[in-house]
Amino acid sequence: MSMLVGIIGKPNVGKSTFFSALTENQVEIGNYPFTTIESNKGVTYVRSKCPHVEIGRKCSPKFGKCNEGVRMVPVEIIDVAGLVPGAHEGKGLGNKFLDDLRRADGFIQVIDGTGSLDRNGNFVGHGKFDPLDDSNFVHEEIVLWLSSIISDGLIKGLRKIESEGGKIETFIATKVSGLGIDEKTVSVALKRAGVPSNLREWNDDSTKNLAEELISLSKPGIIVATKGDKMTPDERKKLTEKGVIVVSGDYELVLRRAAKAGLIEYNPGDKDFRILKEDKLNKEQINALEAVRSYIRENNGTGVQEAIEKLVYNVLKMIVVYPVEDETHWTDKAGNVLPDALLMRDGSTALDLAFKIHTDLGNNFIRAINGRSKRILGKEYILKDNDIIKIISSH
Ligand SMILES: Nc1nc2c(ncn2[C@@H]2O[C@H](COP(=O)(O)OP(=O)(O)O)[C@@H](O)[C@H]2O)c(=O)[nH]1
Ligand SMILES: [Mg+2]
Repeated sequence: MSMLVGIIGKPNVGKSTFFSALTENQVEIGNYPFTTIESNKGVTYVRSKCPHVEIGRKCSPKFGKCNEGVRMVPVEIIDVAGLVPGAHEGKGLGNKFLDDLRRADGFIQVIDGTGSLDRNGNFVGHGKFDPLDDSNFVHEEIVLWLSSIISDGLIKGLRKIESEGGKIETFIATKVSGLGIDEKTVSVALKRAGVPSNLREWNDDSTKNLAEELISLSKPGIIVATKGDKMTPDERKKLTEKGVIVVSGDYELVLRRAAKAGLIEYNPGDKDFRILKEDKLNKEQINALEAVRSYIRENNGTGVQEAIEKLVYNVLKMIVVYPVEDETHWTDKAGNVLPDALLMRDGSTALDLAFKIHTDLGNNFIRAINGRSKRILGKEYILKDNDIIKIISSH
């Protein structure tokens, strides 16, 4: 079970192209709203330095791959379609798509950097629309959606707590547990939202403030402006200065497909590429590739790989941990070296890792062993990035 990232945004901004570039999967790419009727799920990778170089033996990843010491750690992503103003009330494709966000650990909001689309995703002409306008309504839709989940049966629940006792955080946590939000997070959100201690004073604003805090605590995200290849340097600069990551999904897709076909040498995140089979390319294709080359040289890559890594490492603060069965050789039972690379939240413990691998391993946890120092670690040991860990259980 890896982590999940949701890609959201209004129609036509370039979500499916961006998703496709990240996953190298074929999905329908179209120029009219609601092309993507079914949510698309796929797997992408974030880079991490692989410890196999330390013992001089090649690793055998069960998922993902390793290119010359750069381990590609899998991340599940989902292309969530049809988010328009009013989606939480069922407009566009409505709630079904917001529901896709339930399981997501975080999200990437894609906006159209060229400012060519109105709020509903209709083409209105380059620069006719403020690209950043979307970020407000998308955030608002998510908050309203969560508010409606919290509101459902809220008054009755609050009255019951008043008359019979009980904890408000427990009550709210049961409502939002399907979204992967636990009671501890609800507790923090309630404090931050400043909801009234007298439950009779609870109103719609209290609910909305709570939803805002829950989103920022449990579903953090980044904004990515795509179609960078169609933007002027000035348009790109303006967005970058606002903390938006400018990318070209289109160019990344071209590069990954050409690399997959063996025509060029290119790895995600590279700032340049090498043509391997010039004889297999016609003049038009070479010109197209050279246009991509001048863009990525000027802009330090297409930005696609940076975007996913910024979300995973900097915003969600994930670390990579390698569970093994044999702490001496760093293998599983079958002798595969470093078979699994798991993303875990910074601050996770050895016990969290055990539970992530298997509930039984968590329940029967005895101790863990650090694969490098061979030291014994207790339940509470805080995992470090790149740790190699063996878990010992009573089974
Ligand atoms: N030039 C350029 N066009 C893009 C890029 N990404 C998407 N597009 C185009 O924008 C349109 C909508 O793209 P799509 O990925 O289907 O958007 P979605 O509705 O958000 O999934 C299509 O015509 C794409 O070819 C990009 O990075 N550069
Ligand atoms: Mg789409």
